[in-house]
Amino acid sequence: MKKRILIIGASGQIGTELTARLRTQFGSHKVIATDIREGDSELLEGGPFEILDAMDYKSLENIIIRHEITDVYLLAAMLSATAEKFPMRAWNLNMNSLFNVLNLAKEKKIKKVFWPSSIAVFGPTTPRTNTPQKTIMEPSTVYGISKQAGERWCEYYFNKYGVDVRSIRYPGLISYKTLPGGGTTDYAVDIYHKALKHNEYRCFLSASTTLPMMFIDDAIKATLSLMEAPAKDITIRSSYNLAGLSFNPTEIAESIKKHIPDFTISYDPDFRQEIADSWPQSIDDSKAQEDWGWENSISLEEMTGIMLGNLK
Ligand code: AKB
Repeated sequence: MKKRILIIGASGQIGTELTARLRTQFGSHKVIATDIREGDSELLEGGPFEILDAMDYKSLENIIIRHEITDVYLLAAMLSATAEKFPMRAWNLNMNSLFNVLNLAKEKKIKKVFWPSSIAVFGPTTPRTNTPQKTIMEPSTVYGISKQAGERWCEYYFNKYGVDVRSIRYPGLISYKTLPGGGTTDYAVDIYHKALKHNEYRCFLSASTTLPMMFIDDAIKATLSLMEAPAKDITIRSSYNLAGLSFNPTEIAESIKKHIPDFTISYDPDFRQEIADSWPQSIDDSKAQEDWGWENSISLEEMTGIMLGNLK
């Protein structure tokens, strides 16, 4: 059977760019974009788009059968900062959408599933530097708890039902096509917008808060490599650690100053500081390197050039 792809949450930060890449690679009519809201014109005009609530099992099943879908990328989720405000809504969305997709795969209605996890699965008791693939995981956020539970379920569905589900623990992602929504790492996107608009940025994290981050092109490259890897090479069925960059607000501000010399940053930490303090500073991704040849390519300096160049 030929590959036909469904993206759930296609209007979001990852979905927008992943849909475009998959349409280029496999043909636009083979990639069905869905979301609970409409996305940008490129997404809507570049191929089929349908409104879909990922928690609605019947509608999801209907789209999958109607379009003869083989692969599902489930990107709909409530991120860390918003999830702290709406804990039950976050839990329901993050878990029910995953169960819907895993159960359709268990029933052999789809062949392959991609589901994103996050560095949020780690918590305050996890070793914070070069965080290993397997380590103490006691997440202290609603989002982190949902992602950790999701990882356990993915591994369970693989072991018990043979579901080919693959996952990455994304770090904070930085992109210019869409804004991220409701994350703790979002400052690293917002800072570029404010630098160009106002020459200054008030950061909601403290100056020395180092977090794992990645430019979107590398995240898309990782996602496609993982999904294309032969099943026998995938030794982790919970979720792979993935490292890219590690920097703090001072360091990203310094890289912006090389392009905008009078840019200034000030610090006014809010509730997101506690979330950031519970997460790793850097990640050991040797399993992703060994299993499917992962390598990060874009540096902080390159990313700043790309972000400022495109946002201008
Ligand atoms: C967030 O900040 O919530 C996300 C994440 C690290 O998963 N960007």
